[in-house]
Amino acid sequence: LVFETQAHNSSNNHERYPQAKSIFLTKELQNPKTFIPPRIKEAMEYSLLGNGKKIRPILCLSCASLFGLSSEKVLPFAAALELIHSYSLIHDDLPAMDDDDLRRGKPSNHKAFDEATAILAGDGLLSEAFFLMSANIQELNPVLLLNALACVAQAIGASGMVGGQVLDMQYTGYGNKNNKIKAQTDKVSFEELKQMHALKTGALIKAACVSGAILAGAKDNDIKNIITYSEAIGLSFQITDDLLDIKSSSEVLGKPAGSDLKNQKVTYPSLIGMEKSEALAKQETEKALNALQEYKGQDAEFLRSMAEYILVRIN
Ligand code: GRG
Repeated sequence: LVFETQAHNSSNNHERYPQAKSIFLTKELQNPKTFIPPRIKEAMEYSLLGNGKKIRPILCLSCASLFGLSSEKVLPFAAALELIHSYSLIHDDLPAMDDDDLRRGKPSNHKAFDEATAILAGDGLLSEAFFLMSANIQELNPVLLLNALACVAQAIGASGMVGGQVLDMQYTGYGNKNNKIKAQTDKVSFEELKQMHALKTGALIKAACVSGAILAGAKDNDIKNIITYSEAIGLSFQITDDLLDIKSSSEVLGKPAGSDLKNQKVTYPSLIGMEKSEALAKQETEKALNALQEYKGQDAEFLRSMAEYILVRIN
């Protein structure tokens, strides 16, 4: 994969961490020429190398850099977060889940390949991500790396992204057009919606920021600030996503944005309306900016501009 070289070319300065020797990867695993069957490689790269915004790796690199760890050292770990994100999108689009034919304006993975290949491409990306994160050990403090790995693993499992996806399926229904499984409830509360998104999309965004800070050896108080920042941008990211969905479908239908909220699946605008959703997204952006108040320099500036970008983004 595209980031493979960085992972394998990293210098062998692991001698600084003799305690980590027992968990070094074998020579075979480190061999960049490891054979990957072309079809799965193509399917993995199809989704990974599309025109995604790469928000999660960028956040991880910036949070690490804010606390003094160079981007070069974090690059494979940060890149792995994009592999995880790509896996989640491929699986989300499958006929058994959201059943989407398009992703980023192109056929979704199972449409471009086939369902079995798409499932395996997702699995392959997820596994490769953990390889990339752990193969990065030469460049990083191994104890911090294990902490960061635990942070990411928890964020994407049943108590994070997978759990959020399950709640989403319960709340909105799932399955292909001919065999739709209906929502288990017709009423979702604001708190339930918030929890669902905090897990489904918020958890990985938060883990991207927090893992970067952990890898850089940030202090507890700094980690707390990064948690506040990342939870706030995660929420504003989701609200903005809902608003963008409504704006783009109203353009397609030629109706004013928000005129059709009752027919939408449960979203922030369908529960609290467009105006309150916009206000909430702004309020969360303010919260994110406040959390970074004490930090100076270009990384802090960049993270502040990311919070603002997430609010005003157009895709
Ligand atoms: C299948 C376990 C599993 C989880 C899927 C993240 C997710 C959970 C589903 C994605 C569904 C979705 C479109 C959610 C809205 C918010 C979101 C994650 C949008 C896509 O993220 P961007 O905007 O995507 O960062 P790009 O295309 O820029 O990479």
